[in-house]
Amino acid sequence: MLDIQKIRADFPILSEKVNGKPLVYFDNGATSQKPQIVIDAIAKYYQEINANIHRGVHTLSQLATDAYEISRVKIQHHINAKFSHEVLFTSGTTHGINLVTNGFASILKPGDEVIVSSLEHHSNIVPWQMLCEKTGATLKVIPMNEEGELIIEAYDALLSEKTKVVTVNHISNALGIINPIKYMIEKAHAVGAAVLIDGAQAVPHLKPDVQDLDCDFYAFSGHKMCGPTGTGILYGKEEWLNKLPPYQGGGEMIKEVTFEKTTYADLPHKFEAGTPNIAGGIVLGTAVDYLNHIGFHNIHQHETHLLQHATKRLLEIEGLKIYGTGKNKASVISFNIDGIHPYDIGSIIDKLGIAVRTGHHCAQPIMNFFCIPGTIRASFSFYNTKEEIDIMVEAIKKAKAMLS
Ligand code: 7TS
Repeated sequence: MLDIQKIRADFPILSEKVNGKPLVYFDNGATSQKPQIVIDAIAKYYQEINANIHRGVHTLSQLATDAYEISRVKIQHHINAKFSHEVLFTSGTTHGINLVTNGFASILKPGDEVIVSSLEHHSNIVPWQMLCEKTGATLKVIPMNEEGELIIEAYDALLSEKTKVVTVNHISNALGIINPIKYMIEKAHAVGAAVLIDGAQAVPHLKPDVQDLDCDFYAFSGHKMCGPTGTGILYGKEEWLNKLPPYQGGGEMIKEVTFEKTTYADLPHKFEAGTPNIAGGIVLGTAVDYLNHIGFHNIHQHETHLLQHATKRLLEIEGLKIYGTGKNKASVISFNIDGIHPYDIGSIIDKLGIAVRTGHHCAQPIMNFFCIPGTIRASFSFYNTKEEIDIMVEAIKKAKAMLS
């Protein structure tokens, strides 16, 4: 079992007060907090080895380059990619998805189909819509049921030889539902479609194995897994990354430039134009080490207890409805209270030091499905406690009494 108090001591912000109350941070789905080791590693980079990478012969540049590339290999091992050049540094999930949709602009033709799920974050809807507009391909949507689960028979029925890409999140940010992606990838491959998995909400909770999943792309953000903001990873299978054209042109992504013709660098540099977030990339490796030190098995166990406790306690509140009641769930709970706007609850409990997200969570189609403007979302991390959940439940009861 995890020693949660010891873990909490790693996160300086967790002992801060907000609005005069001890912070209860339940907005981990938006971004996680950072342990001291990550905060220190950022300063250490700038204090000791700050230099541009992949270009200088001087010592600092080589030290920075080595640290950056060591981090890439660390992440390769973390997600079990076959090659380190299949691991691209990005600024986040959004960047990774746009890199892929941009590449598919030269592949898709009118009549082709792209399948998205109804559980997606806008980041995994809008770029595909833009791609379909550009290419004449058609967007198809996997429907969901009242429990917030994808209707898999409907997915099976959507697949055909017209399907060129399937894109789905590993875990829904708005509801916490874990999708059966391994099955979905297998079925997509059976019709020859490529699959992108949006792993933004999965990587804080589990260690994806991209070879076992056999996905073609897996995108995630560093800031949701204890890493710095402005960091992310796009994993792509070598054959796909070789097939896709570069996303951006510029320095470091070329082999040779003349005014007549430019040839592109080998992977991964072909997709990494310009000076990247060097400190961020290096320190994402520190965050991955930190999470592995805690252990994903332990994280899963603790977060499962938190989810069970929160579900039980929240359902004590009369008129409270949870959205996303499917069986397979991560530690995220979305809910509303009869007749009360989610924003009002969120604002009142903020005054009591409790941070939750309210609104549509950048997943408006899910809110439209349930015919609601939004929800209150509490998303838990391994550093949260049952006591904090009890504090939130009491605060919600208080807010409800004030508002009704
Ligand atoms: N995909 C999913 C499933 C997400 O949850 C998010 C961010 C993104 C993509 C975009 O990630 P970014 O790092 O590129 O911004 N989700 C949330 C959230 O649930 N609350 O704030 C951001």
